Amino acid sequence: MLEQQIDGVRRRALERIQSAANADELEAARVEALGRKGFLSNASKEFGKLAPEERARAGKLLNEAKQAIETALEDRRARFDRDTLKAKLESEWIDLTLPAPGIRPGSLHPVTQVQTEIEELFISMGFTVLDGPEVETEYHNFDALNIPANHPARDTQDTFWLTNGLLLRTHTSPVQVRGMQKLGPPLRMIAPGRVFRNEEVDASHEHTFYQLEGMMIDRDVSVAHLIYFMMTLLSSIFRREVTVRLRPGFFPFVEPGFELDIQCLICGGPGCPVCKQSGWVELLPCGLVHPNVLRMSGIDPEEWNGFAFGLGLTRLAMMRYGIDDIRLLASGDLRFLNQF
Ligand code: FA5
Repeated sequence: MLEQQIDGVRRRALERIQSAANADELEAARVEALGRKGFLSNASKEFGKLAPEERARAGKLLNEAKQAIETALEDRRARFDRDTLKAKLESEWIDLTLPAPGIRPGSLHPVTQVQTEIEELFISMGFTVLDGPEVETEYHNFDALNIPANHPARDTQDTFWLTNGLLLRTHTSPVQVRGMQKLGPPLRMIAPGRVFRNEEVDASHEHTFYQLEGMMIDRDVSVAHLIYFMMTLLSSIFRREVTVRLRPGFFPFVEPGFELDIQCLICGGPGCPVCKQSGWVELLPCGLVHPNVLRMSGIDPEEWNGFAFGLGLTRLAMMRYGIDDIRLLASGDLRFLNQF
């Protein structure tokens, strides 16, 4: 009787172990077969009722059944562990042979790229690169450039005024004044930088944009020198023939003064919003330094003279790269910036 019972318990336990679908079911099968209140434990309680020779046989059977169940439990547990590991490996698998996504470095802003090229060009021609403050004094931005208070030329550069006579510089020309005062003649300098104007924004006008100032002071500097340097600058940047026109321009700090315009490279001449339908873009005003400006910075105009120019750096970048709206440049839009 007991032998049959042990045999039955063994068979049932092995079946349950085999059919356990997860660790919980397996544990339930273990408790049912081997637990303190389990089948085998109950069976062993029957031992006392047996004759000694039957007891030995039943004991052997019981041990064998226990061992078989423990082995089956271990096998099943090992299979669960293997299955879990396999699933984990499959879900976390990484193909090490795939090509790496690659480094995506940022790029320099188009205005910075053009600025760097111009700096390198002028450094190669003996010019120094100077920097000046964006918050300027009225004296450096206007007075020292021969633009006294109430001069109508102040109206052409709508100014963001700060307190105490300070302002956001409207052009890079105050760096001319600082350069002359600091370095004295002879002088070859350029000064790229950000400038600010309180004016309406459109496709070719920003309130915040970049200019690049240039100045050369020496003995016997002429308009021919000025034109030579302007043409060298433009042909170096565009690396192709561009059509320019030189016309008289009025700036109180130069005499004579010129406007150097470039034929619009966005539309090629017929007219568009960037050139305001005129076919020409104001790019490079320039002239010979006014004697008053030299004098105010302590330079004797009888001995020295020079030229100066104020390149519209942001507009130059627009012409160079065919950008048809100045507002894109400060938009921070990566779809735009990634093109450079
Ligand atoms: C000046 O600022 C003078 N200081 C330039 C100068 C220097 C003349 C030395 C003579 C000698 P103007 O206001 O024209 O000039 O500005 C110079 C250039 O800056 C313009 O030709 C144009 O290319 C650019 N510019 C002017 N206003 C804007 C604007 N709102 N947005 C973008 N570019 C502008």
